[in-house]
Amino acid sequence: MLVRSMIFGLILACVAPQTAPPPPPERSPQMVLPEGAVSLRKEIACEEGQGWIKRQLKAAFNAQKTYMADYDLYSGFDILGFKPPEGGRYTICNNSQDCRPCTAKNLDGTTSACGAVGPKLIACTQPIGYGEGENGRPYFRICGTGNLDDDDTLDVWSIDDANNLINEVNDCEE
Ligand SMILES: [Ca+2]
Repeated sequence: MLVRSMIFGLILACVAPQTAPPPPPERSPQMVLPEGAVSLRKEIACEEGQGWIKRQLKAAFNAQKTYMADYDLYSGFDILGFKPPEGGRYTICNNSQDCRPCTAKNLDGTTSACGAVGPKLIACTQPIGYGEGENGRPYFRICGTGNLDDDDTLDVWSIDDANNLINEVNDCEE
């Protein structure tokens, strides 16, 4: 009997954890990260964010060209059916009133991570819009504006009807 309870005790001792596991580290957007981690985080944000805006501007370009092939004019985002996926860090504008706003969320999933990137922000240097130019030639230029980190420099992209995709201001330059 004694031997059996000793064995049982030994098994228990082996199975039961000796100490409670340490609590998970607290995570918050304000958490201070070492410098290397900050630059890695920015590198990831740049790769993901700039890949995202390039894909969305190409999608908008294709939507305009498809509409042009059918109707001989360029048009608004609603008519084109252009709607980028939720969570993007950029506001994309077809003209000053026709924008798809930044919808990025912080880690808690509820608060906006768009910061100064408002729902109608256009930081492109060249005028944007769509319609007929002075020479009667249809044109468009679409602008995407985002911010990939916590500083004030924006990441600004445009695409036009000639498929010129330009990174007008690069938030990812050193
Ligand atoms: Ca920035």
